[in-house]
Amino acid sequence: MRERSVDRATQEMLQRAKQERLETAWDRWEAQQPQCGFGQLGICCRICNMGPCRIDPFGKGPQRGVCGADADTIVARNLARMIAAGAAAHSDHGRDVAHTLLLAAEGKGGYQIKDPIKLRKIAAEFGIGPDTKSDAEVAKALAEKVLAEFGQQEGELTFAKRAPKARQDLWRKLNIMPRGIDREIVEVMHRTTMGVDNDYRNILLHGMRAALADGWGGSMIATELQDILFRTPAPLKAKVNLGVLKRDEVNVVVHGHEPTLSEMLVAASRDPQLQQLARQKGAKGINLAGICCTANEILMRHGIPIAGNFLQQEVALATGVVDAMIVDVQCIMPALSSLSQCFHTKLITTSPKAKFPGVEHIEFHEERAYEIAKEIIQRAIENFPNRDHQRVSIPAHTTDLIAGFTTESVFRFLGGRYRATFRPLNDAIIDGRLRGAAAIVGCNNPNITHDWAHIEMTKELLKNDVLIVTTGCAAIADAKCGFLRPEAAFEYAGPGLREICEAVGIPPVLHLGSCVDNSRILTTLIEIVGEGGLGDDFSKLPVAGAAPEWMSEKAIAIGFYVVASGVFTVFGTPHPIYGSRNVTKFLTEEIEKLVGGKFAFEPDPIKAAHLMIEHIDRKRAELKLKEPMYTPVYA
Ligand code: NFS
Ligand code: SF4
Repeated sequence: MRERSVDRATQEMLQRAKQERLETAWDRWEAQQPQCGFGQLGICCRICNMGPCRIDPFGKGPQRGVCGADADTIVARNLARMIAAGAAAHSDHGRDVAHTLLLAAEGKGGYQIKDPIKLRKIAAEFGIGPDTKSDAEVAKALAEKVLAEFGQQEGELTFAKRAPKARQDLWRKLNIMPRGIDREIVEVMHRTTMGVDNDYRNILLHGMRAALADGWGGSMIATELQDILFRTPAPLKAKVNLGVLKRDEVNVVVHGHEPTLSEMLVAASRDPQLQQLARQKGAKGINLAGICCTANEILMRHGIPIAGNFLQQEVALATGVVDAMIVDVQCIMPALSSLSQCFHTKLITTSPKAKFPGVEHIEFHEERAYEIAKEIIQRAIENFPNRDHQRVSIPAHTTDLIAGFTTESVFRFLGGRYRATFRPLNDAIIDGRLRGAAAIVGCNNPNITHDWAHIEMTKELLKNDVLIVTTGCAAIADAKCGFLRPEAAFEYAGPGLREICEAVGIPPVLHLGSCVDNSRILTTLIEIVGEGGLGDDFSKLPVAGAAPEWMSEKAIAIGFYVVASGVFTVFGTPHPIYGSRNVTKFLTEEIEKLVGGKFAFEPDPIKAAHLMIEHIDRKRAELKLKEPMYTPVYA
């Protein structure tokens, strides 16, 4: 049987879960085998009540649904709806942040403008002039303009105009320049309902427009406005893995996505009164730790430790030391509810959008944010005496890391103190010390050994002088393995990359934040193109992207905006499209001619890394750059 995880802490906890007969996602994944082939191939349609219909993949049975839709249409429609769902999730997050900015401007909820410089910069992009006086006035005007882009009917998204001119022109020519964020998502739902669009290319091109509305809309809005509200991250040290949970402190684990909540929990956990209460209850203090992307958010800005990534949410609970697990939205397994009942752990839901039957709900309202955060922390403290110390088991594994890189801070670091510029990065690529750059992002999935694909792909790329940026659960996997320490350059990087990391003092893998912060990858690419010498569009750059352990619809949305921005992207397990040869060919070959990027699907992380390296080398050749200084090496 395949190993479940390569992470030692997780392995230990899975052992324990087995002894105590606690069920995890891996068990449920096994119980689901064999998974539905129609679903995997994307050829099941439940869109109308003449169905459900399915296409026979062997060509012997029906090749059309009752309405006459064929495999191409059904596959494309299903995939487009996945994009819409992913884009909706990121964009709703962005919307909430915009709403919070408005509250901050009105002095409500205890939120402040922590990065007024960025506020002014972004406001200028939205046409808010420097004559507007106070930060509060600017923030109000900006929040209103941003909120209007969700419901905008015509025109173009403001941030899409950050892309290189050639890219914008291409989007306009293909008619995929996003108009309004909600509009593109709604239009996916309309086009894919019974009896509308049945040209798979047309469906997927619009899918790209919705994805672009995510990457250059909802996600970018989330990142930029979060920086304004909670400050732009800067490099800092922290720790990761289950060993960050503490025996003698109140452990509050925050899991989900939106920093509007987790930022307030950070503040509340430092409240002297609550600290005092924790001591009264016999704890040495309050220990906040995170899981999934909300963890990345408060790691980036406060150095709060990360307990684990997506597949560690259950094993974190099974340590028996979590006094409260606070969740908001996205990537939260419904299984947490029954599992928490096996321990003293209080699971608390906070979003009106995500309730669990029978689970305590303390609704979070940005207007009363601090008050509610304090109430939540207090609930955790009061639960501390209920902990059964006999049942505590914390795996003694933690790893040090450096996080907090952004387009702005990479800029500063690569430029050194005197030259704030991307020049050294571009020069290193041009002269061949660096082969190129790659992004490794996305989730965990029990269908691939936990963390394994992230780690193997990272090693292979580093060895071949490819600088890596990472976000989301991939970043947490790489952090646990030690790639986010500057020393990792000596241990894993090829000679060219090592030289650069040493000169600049950065780790060879740069943590850019949560999944909405994939927008930082886009803004970094803008800087690289702008710096010059590597072509006038993203599609010319020697870069590639990957989501080796993806599971969420959000990963599909991200993949599509990255590809539609001109970047070659490899997914581990395939999208559910293999039931249509045409759609597969379109996404893995033909679209490159349209948008300059395309998809590949390769579950073997070493092979996937080499697809990326070959692509990078091809781009280098097209740019007529020197041969990379070091020849490719294979694992
Ligand atoms: Ni991204 Fe983050 Fe993790 Fe995947 Fe889920 S937490 S938003 S979707 S699982 S990387
Ligand atoms: Fe079947 Fe067509 Fe209805 Fe889908 S839309 S369920 S293929 S009849």
